[in-house]
Amino acid sequence: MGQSAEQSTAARVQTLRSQLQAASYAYYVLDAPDLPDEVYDRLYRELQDLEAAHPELVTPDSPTQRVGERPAAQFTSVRHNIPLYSLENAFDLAEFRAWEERWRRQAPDVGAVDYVAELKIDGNALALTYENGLLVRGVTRGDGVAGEEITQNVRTIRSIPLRLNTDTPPAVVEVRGEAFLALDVFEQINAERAERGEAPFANPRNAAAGTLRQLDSRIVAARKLDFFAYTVHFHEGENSKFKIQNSKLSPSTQWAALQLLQSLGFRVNPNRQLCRSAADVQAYYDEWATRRARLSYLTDGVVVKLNDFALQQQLGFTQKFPRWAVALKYPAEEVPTILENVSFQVGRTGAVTPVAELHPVQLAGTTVARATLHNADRLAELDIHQGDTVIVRKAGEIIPEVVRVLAELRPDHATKIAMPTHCPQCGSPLVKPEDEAVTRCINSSCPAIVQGAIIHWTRRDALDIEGLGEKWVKQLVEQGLVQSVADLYGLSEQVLEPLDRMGQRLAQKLVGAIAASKARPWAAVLYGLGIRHVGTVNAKTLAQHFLTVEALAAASPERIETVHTIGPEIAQAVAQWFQVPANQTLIDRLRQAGLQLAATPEEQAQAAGPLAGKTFVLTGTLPTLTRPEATELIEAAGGKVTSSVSKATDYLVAGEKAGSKLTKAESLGIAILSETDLRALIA
Ligand code: 3BA
Repeated sequence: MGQSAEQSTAARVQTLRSQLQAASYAYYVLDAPDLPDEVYDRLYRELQDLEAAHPELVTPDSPTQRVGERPAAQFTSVRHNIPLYSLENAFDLAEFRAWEERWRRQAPDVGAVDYVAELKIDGNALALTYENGLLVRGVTRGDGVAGEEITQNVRTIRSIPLRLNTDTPPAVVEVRGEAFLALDVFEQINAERAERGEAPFANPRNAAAGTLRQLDSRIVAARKLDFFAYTVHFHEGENSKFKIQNSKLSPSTQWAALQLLQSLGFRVNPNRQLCRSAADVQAYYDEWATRRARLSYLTDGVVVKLNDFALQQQLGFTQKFPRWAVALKYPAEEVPTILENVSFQVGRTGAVTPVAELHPVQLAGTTVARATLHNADRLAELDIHQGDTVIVRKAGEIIPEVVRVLAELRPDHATKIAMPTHCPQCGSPLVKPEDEAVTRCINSSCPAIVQGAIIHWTRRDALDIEGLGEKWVKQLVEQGLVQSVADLYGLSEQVLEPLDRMGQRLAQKLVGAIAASKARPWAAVLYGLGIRHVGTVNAKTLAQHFLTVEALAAASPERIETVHTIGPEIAQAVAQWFQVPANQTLIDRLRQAGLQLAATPEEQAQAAGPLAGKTFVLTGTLPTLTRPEATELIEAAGGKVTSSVSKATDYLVAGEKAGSKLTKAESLGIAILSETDLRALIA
């Protein structure tokens, strides 16, 4: 991939784009990455630099155009060329059979048919228009007749191609499918909202809808929406009617259409099935009733479609639905149980969460004894009383929640449950700002907050203090031995030993683990401080840009915000944290205790290199480099070379006659590089 002198910039830009597009396709659509992240990043940055130097070469399908644009004032409403119909629901197999009988009455001569069964993704339908192969428009379903134009946001979705993967694109093609958020992304978004004191999204579908309607597409880009495609319409002529074209691209069945969508570069749900009979449909529905719980996204049923497009056309549509498709829904996972009590948990940030203590019930395969009541507003809205019969819901991996109260079953004289006015842990008055959903304890020495802060401090990504678990932290805080993380560094064996069930050996181990944490890098310490919005990634970024705590503490929010990926909210939170006198004292005490509050000279040099922090192993004979030469090259770029392959190895550089190291690296899933790949990484 070396850049030859005669290759023009324009040609290089083209090459980079096709390489990046191919890599994205492998990653997002085929789920089979074929390029190490670092190589991708390097190619991406090269493209970014070339485009910055030659703005005239930027095209709308460039992979760099996915990052989002400045806020739009509002979205415009767009009429759909053909409406997005709804799906008729069937809630069990009997209703499915009734649906089948109905369409057969419409087409009495039809014999055996094939159905396509697809999982029904619980997301938001989108219509995407491509002109001459280029994505030109993305529109929400809206009411099915008109939706909102959200093209900028759609561009940020990595599994949506900006250009169709075909040399002969039709003039106009419209692709429809479901945009959704994976469960882990959803949980992360809600955790972040909770930290900011915002009300959580009720479910991934609402979160996806909220994200798609974000006016600032840079926020959308950060939220990692995903998309499964399921229909394709070709467009002919001027009169805006969509028709299935008579071209080689044109499929005649839904099964072939899904295949086509995949080859055009879309992510298509792999769990589809061609069913030869209603019995096959039933087997598919039954199979996924349990399997769907293990998927990384939510599904709420199965969509069954007649496979043959000619038959679809013959049956047509009712006012609302296609007659050739039906949604076979799964029952909602909700069960009633008795509310035994409500407890109020105080988190690390002081947020007070009401938690329902329930009579245990079976729900979606697990026993549920606790469910969240979210916040004060929710509690008031539910009007919950002691002993109430409540409905709890659990969708996928989401924390169970109380969704409803059956007030008619309430015991007489039951007392209403209200948010406490004072912290259940320290007794200080709670505060709830008008515009926030969260009720907080703002006493920074509240034992719950101190405990939470210490537990966070000990985490592996932070100060990595092994053995200092919750029960010890609780005792230390309750007995007043520790009031801040800095106090940990004054603990001696003599002080620890008398704790309940501690003993001398354990005390010795803990003191050792605490002392060892002083060697943890500056980025880990910064993360450990538990500043709002500063997770491991932001902490690393900040630590790389501000090489000392003094530099960071002195920086204005405006200065912090100039760091790539650090937004205004994060910058504000960091700057504010360092303004608080108690936090300044904490930093002083940590400095005195000998913690790393600056990058080491080694880290500084390495942080500058492109292979910073990466560990390499060499094997086999490389085409042009000797072992010592390759080692020198890697080390000069900030990387480290070790002799044997382990989980800690980031890359194996393999040449001719590579032996057992290659086998081992493959079995551990370690990225394998050729000499060319290595040079590309460093270039
Ligand atoms: N297939 C949703 N509609 C779907 C094309 C028809 C259809 C869906 C589907 C109408 C899913 C209604 C909104 C709409 C495009 C209209 C699916 C899913 N097929 N697999 C039969 O996974 N949620 N939704 N979308 N046109």
